[in-house]
Amino acid sequence: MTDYEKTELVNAFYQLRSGADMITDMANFHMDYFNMDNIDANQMDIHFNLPNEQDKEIFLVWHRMLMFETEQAMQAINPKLSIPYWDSSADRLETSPLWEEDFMGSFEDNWSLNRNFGHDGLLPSPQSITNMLQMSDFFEFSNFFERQLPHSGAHRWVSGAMVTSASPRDPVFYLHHTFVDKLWHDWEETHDASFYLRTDMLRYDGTYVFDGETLPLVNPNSIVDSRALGVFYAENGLATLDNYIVSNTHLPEELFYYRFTIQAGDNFIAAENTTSHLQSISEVILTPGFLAESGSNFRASIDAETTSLLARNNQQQYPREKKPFDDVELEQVWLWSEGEMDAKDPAVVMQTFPNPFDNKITITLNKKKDCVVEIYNLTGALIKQEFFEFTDIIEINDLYGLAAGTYVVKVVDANGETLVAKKVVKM
Ligand SMILES: [Cu+2]
Repeated sequence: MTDYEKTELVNAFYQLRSGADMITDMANFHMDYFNMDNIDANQMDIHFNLPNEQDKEIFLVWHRMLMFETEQAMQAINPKLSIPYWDSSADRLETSPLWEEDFMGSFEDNWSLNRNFGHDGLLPSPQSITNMLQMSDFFEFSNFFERQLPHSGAHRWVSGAMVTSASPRDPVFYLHHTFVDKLWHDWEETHDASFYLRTDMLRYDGTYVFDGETLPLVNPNSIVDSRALGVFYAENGLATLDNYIVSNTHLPEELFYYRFTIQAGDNFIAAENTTSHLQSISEVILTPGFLAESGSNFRASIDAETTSLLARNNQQQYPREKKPFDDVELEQVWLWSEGEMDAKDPAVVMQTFPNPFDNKITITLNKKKDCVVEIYNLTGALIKQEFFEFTDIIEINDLYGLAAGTYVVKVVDANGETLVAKKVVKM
């Protein structure tokens, strides 16, 4: 990224945390509706609805709107801003420029984020992302994406605020979720259109008011293509703008600003009575399929000004104020993912009856010992704890009280060692 982009983006985050404090509003919203199955199974949730609650699912699309809301607020500060994506499968080191003091590092102390790189998990490998993009069923893809390293890995690897339900407190949350959004877009390019069973969404239901403005009503199915929001992800130094009709729905002038080469064509249409501007630091190329209709106000230009602009703007740099979040001891919620929880010893077996279970879980250990059985929900909250003395068969019977849903059952021995941890589904 250019120094200009870094400075302006960091400024924008500080600015969004002042006044009405959009960052805290988003973090609180994300926390309040994270996953409420344990309290009220009918409550809408942002996270962990799949695989068994397809009718409630909004994970990818909800975060897409949250990124759009954030980016719109940033563009009100500086129209040239957009949220860059952090490719956590490639940019993997804690010594990366990403974490330096002039960029994401700026917020660590000032906002008391308590990052602890690598502490709670791994980043995804490029191969795991390639594999994920081969998945064909949308709900399976979305469920895998949410729970496995391509999404949850970055939350866990960064740790601190990022591993809690208040993760939008950490600005890197936005750089991570634009990457998640880009991967969803990549998946869309090679598969049938994603679809949602819902036609409504939390926060974007036409009633939520932030800072005196009512947020729009958004049907999830209307934005399964990121172009619907005028969003195009650049890759390998190139931003390809295609299959888009400028409409000025969101802004009176649509500015497509990239430091990369912009290539617009293949049904990119600047429609009559609209105003749009393609601006690049390096190059703008118009290819066949590009059309500026008569009566449109269209410009393409090279921005040679930003470097000098930065020098001029230095004195109006937004203050890097210390504004810690005071309740930093939030629950960790990104700790579980499938495929990493099983018994270390094959003689340790956990069975559920029936499966998904109704009332009974049986655990057979390799030998008699004292142990504790803990049941967690998928947000990592401890639901139930039972102690067992010197036994190799554990039966947990009284599970009628648990709400339907997915849980993690863990058996810990007297030395604190986990003997088995397994995801189970209560019907
Ligand atoms: Cu989230």
